[in-house]
Amino acid sequence: MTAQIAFITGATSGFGRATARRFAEAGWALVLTGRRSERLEALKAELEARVPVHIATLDVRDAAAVQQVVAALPEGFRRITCLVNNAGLALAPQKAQEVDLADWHCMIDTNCTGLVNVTHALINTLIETGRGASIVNIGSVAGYYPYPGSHVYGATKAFVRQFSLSLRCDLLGTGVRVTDIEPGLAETEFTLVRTKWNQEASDALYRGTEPLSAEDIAEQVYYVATLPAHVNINRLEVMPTRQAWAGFAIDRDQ
Ligand code: NDP
Ligand code: 8X3
Repeated sequence: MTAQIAFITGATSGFGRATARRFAEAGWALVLTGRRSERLEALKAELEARVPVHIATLDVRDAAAVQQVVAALPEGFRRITCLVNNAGLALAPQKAQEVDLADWHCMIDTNCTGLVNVTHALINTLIETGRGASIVNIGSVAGYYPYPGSHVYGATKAFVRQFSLSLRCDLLGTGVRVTDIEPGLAETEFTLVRTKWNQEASDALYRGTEPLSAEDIAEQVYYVATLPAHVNINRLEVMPTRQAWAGFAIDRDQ
């Protein structure tokens, strides 16, 4: 049987790391990327007894570096079956009018430009793999439902959703599938990053409820990537049972 190979961005934490473990459980070879090399080394050490693992330190915002990593994939890691575009972040939970412009740029550069960089570098490889190959993009409920403080983060994830749907049109006939997985509240390092490593704020968000776990999302990624080749999940919106919408906010005279 031809080896199945997953290329995962943002494999050093949260969804990406859990997804690497899920694919390893099923015997897939792995290309794991992220900026924190020591975490990639640790994950490789954990998984390589079970499956072949290639790691590459990579900032997805750097288009040239992305191309280099793809060009330098060793034999045995080239015929990618599934690209998991997971690397991403939210910054600046405060109101739009209080945000540093650099934080907006960083979200656009990572969540939009970075995802496009990796997709562009691997799209022809995936087409060569053909039937059964997939691109799994990690969007967010924030790309669909606005809330205070979602501003550019939500807009980047709306981009991910629309880019995913648009790719489906162009890839029609190639056998390559595209899915946008759109999670709601999930406990990872996401809120630590968003609050610039404020542990108390992160703990407060998840306290007293039952958020999704990284493993819940990894299971969804694995599910969409291993469905029969003729099945394409376009969008998969997943929320914790204990999360819903707050309704419209109305500004009233005092
Ligand atoms: P984590 O912060 O735990 O993981 C984020 C991952 O993205 C890390 O591995 C990080 O690696 C990587 N990353 C960030 N910036 C870059 C970059 N410039 N280049 C390469 N890798 C980068 O958060 P999650 O696992 O929760 O987030 C994963 C994805 O899921 C993100 O796209 C996020 O927007 C999305 N999401 C998260 C939700 C949540 O509630 N947790 C809900 C919905 C969507 P490193 O720092 O080592 O580079
Ligand atoms: C992360 C989920 O609800 O914090 O994308 O926007 S949320």
